[in-house]
Amino acid sequence: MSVAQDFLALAIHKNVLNFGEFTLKSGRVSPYFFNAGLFDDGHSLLKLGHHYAQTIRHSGIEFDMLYGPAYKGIPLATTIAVAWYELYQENLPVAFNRKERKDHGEGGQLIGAPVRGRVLIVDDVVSAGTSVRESIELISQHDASVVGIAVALDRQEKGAGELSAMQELQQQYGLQTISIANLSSLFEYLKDDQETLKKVQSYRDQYGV
Ligand code: OMP
Repeated sequence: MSVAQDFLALAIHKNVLNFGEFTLKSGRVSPYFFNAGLFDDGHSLLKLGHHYAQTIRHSGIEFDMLYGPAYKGIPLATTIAVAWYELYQENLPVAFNRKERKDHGEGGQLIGAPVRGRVLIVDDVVSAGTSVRESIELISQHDASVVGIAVALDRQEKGAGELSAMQELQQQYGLQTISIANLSSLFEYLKDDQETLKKVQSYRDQYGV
């Protein structure tokens, strides 16, 4: 099985990927929803970390550190760094942010390794790309540049215009975009479930790129 298909099987098994009727942040009503918060135990996080690490490695992207935006990016960056060390014996620095400002103790908005060099943002799912843009802004205030964004699922939906949010991020910031699975791999996965496939197909006809 490919990494994408293996990952989708895990996501469905853990109820992370669900089929039904879901209203998205954008207001669109989607026949599927991806809730990465349900990767909620050691075994699934380890497997997920491996899926990300293998996909990122395969992309050939060159980067110095991982950054996971709060909240869902935090366990992701952590588990990917652990998997990366296990698979490739390379020790990646990891950083993440806190959502609320803190003016006592160590202060600041960033936690973990110093943010510098070529940063790869890791997140769960990109729809309109709002949260990624916020991270880029924060990282750019340091001696660092964002070189890529890696997500578990690229929904491949239109953003403001005709491009998908991931394509817009590529164009606007010159980022390399990486995903373990996307709408096309979901189609492949659903090929024996015609009923669900049809619903996802009509959603794609309306909002897909
Ligand atoms: P953007 O910041 O617009 O890219 O949307 C990402 C957010 O969409 C996630 O952080 C979730 O709150 C939400 N989301 C999912 O988690 N899973 C989905 O399948 C779809 C969405 C969504 O609302 O678009």
